[in-house]
Amino acid sequence: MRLSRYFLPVLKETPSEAQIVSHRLMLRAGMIKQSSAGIYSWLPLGYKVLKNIETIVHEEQIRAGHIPMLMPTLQPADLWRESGRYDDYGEEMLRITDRHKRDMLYGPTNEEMITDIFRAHVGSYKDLPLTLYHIQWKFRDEIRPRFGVMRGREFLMKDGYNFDIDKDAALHAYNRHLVSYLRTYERMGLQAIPMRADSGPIGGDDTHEFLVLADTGESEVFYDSEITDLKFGDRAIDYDSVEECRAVLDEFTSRYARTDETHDEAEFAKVPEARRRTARGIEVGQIFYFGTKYSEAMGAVVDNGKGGKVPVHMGSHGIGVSRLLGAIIEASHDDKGIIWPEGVTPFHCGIVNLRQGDTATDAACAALYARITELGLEPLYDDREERAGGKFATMDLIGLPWRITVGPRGLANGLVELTSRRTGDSEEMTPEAAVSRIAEIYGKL
Ligand code: 5CA
Repeated sequence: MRLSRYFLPVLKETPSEAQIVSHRLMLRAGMIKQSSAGIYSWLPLGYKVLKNIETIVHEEQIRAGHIPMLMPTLQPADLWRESGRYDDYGEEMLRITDRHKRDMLYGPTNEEMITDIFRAHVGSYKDLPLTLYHIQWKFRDEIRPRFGVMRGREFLMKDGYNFDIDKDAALHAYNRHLVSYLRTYERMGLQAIPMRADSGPIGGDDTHEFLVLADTGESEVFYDSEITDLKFGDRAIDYDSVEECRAVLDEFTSRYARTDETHDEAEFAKVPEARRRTARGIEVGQIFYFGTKYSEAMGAVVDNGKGGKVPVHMGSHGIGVSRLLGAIIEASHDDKGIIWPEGVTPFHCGIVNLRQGDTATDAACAALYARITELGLEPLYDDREERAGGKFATMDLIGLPWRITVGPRGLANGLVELTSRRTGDSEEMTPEAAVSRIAEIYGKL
C-alpha cells in the first residue's frame, strides 16, 4: 500500500478523552473512531489488525478440531426465557422490539442459540464430541464503557461451545481449549496467564480467565512468579489425546494464579514469599465448563446408546478479539507509539522514501516494494511529499516492526537502512539483503 493513497487519519494531538495508552494510541494512529459510547468504527489500519487477530484465532481453533460457523447478532427473547436468563441478565442486555412486537435482543453471548441449533439437529451420542464456534459482534450495555476497545458496548468475540456425552469428555474439551488459547495468545506476542476465576452469569464451577499482566488492567491478580517463566512455544500437541492436553493444563494451572474473585489468602501464603506477586491484568479470554445447565433447561438430549436419553455436557469458551488490540498495545509500546508483534502487524514493513521525486530514490523504493510484495508480504510505502522527521514519526506511531529507509546518500553506495522498531537498531545493507532479511523474519525464505 502506498501511504499517499491510503486512509490513515493520524492525530497530532493527544485526545483528552483517552485515559490509557492503548486507547490514546489507537485514536492517534487512526485505527478507530468512536461513534457513540463504547461503540467504534474500525478505520482501515485498525480493521487490518482486527482481521489478523481473527485469522490467528480461526487457525488455532481449526487446528484444535473446532468447527467455524456464524450465528446472528439479533436473537429472539424466547430462547433466553427457556434458559431463565432473559430476566437474570439485567440491564446489560440490549432489548429490542420488532415491528410485530416480538421481543428480540442483541446477543451478549450465544449459549442459548447454539443449544437450540444442537437440539434441532443432533440426537445421538455418535455425533459427539462436537465443538462449534463463531467470531461475531456482541453487545453488552456496560454501565461504564471505557478504555476504548477494552471495555466496549459493541465488541467482537470468539465464542465456542462444546457438546459432550459426559463430564470427562467435556473436561477434555475444556483442556483442549486451554491449550489452544495458550498457542493463540503466544502467536500474538502475548503472555496470557490462565487463572482460576469466577463464572458470573455464564454459570458453572470450572472456569479459567486468561490475563495479560498490565498496570492498566481492570482485574487484580495474585500469582506465583514461576508461572511467568512458562512458555508454550511451538510444541506439537495431539489435541485428540486426553493425556497430552491434561499434561499441558497441569503444567500451566498447578501454580497459584487467581483473580481477586477467587483469591484465597491462606492458599496464597503457601507460595514461598519471594515468589508471591500481586499485579493487575487484562482479561483476554475465559473458558467455562458448566455441565448440563443449558442442555437440561432447553432439552438438548442425546440417545446414549443404551436405550436412554441424556442431557449433553457443555462448556463455552470466549476470546475478546477486539479487546486484544488494546491488550497487545498495552503490552507493547513506547513513548513514540505502538510496537506491533510480527504476528499481528497491519503491514509487514514500512518503506520510507527520504527524497520523494528523486529518480533514483523513487526507483529503488518501487523495486523494494515490488520484491516484498512478490514474497506475499505487504509493505506500507511512505511516498508522501513530507519531511523525513514526519515520516519517521508516523512509522513509529503506527508501529510497523521493520522499516527500510531509502535516501540518495545511501543509494550512492548501493545501501539502504533496515531499522527495528522494537530495539531502534539500524543496519545498512544492500536492498537485496534487506528484502532477504524481511523474507527471513516472516518465514518466506
Ligand atoms: N459465553 C462465554 C464464553 S464464550 C462468555 O461470554 N465469556 S466472557 O463473558 O468471559 O467473554 C469472553 C471475553 O470477551 C472476555 O474474556 C473478554 O476478553 C471479552 N469481553 C467481555 N466483555 C467485553 C467488553 N465489554 N468489551 C470488550 N471485550 C469484552
